[in-house]
Amino acid sequence: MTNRKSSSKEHAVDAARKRIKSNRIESSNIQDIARSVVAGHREDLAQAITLIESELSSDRPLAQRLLREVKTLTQSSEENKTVRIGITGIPGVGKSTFIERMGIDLINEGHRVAVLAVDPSSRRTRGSILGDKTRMDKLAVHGKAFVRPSPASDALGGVARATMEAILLCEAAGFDRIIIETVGVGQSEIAVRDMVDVFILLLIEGAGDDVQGIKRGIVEMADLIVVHKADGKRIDACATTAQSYRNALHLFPLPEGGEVVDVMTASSLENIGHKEVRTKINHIIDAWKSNGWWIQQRTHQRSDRMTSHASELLFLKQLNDPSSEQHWQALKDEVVNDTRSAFSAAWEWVHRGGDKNT
Ligand SMILES: Nc1nc2c(ncn2[C@@H]2O[C@H](COP(=O)(O)OP(=O)(O)OP(=O)(O)O)[C@@H](O)[C@H]2O)c(=O)[nH]1
Ligand SMILES: [Mg+2]
Repeated sequence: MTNRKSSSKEHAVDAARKRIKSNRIESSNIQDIARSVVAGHREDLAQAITLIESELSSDRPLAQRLLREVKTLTQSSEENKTVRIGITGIPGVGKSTFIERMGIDLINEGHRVAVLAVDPSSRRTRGSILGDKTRMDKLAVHGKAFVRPSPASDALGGVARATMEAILLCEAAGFDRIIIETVGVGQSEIAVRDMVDVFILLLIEGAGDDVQGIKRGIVEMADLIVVHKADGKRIDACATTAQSYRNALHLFPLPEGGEVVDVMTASSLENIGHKEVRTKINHIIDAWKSNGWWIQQRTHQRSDRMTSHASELLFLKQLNDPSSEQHWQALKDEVVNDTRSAFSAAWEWVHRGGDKNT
């Protein structure tokens, strides 16, 4: 009975895939694509992510329908089984190498791993995560992994939205460990912090925050700090750096989740410290699940995202009206010329800009 059920389900998914092939993403086959994504077909997952990454406004309603279909096909309890991990650190600290190691280890523990990137610099380098600099050779071709470069976009907001939606699609496709790589030099890690459960900062030995090029505030956002490349001659220096960060962190207030931020050392090339890092992550997750922070954090993240999307959409909606756009430009000139304050200009635009009769 179960066999017959599952074979008829497979049959339906196969038929759906054929229909998708003959007619790529159209509003008529959104349900088919959603079904195929949920059945774990990577090609269709990639196709679905391409749709949600599209910046064509005509693709947005389609993308939203796809996300809604996928949501109705997956149970909300699935969400609790997935873990979203953010990895940040300056260029060259070894994030991709670290993720490759961690990804392979997680797969060996029975997980399916998706790796996504939020890398504003990839616009210049055209997707460094998969370019010639890639350190994820094994993961990129592994059957239980899915590696996706950063979407190309001029606006971090667009990249962040697409990445968050890609996380949801990957989870729906059965990937239960989602790792996001981001470069620790700008706003992107704040965006990533708001979309992951556990945020890990990789450091190199020696230098202080400023020398490492780490923006103030990033250390405070981390749930776990790893002094990376702790191998060869660097082992002692890494231990010293870890200790000085531990001392400094004592001065910080306890994070909301109630877990003290640990500073560990690891080498991805020598595979040192990775098991300890995974054990620590599991400990953090267990602690948060039992004290309620796990759910609370995800709930806050969802509701904050709705607020920020709504304000952006309202802004764009009002700007789309030609008379409102003219009004915007006129006010903007005044602000640029310093003849009006920014707040007063924004106030006038919001209160009059939408009304064509004024
Ligand atoms: N000694 C040592 N070198 C490492 C380790 N991990 C990475 N590296 C080296 O560090 C360099 C940068 O590694 P990546 O993984 O590309 O670093 P990244 O932080 O992802 O770099 P970007 O994506 O450019 O920001 C490479 O030459 C790696 O071989 C490590 O554990 N030990
Ligand atoms: Mg990298």
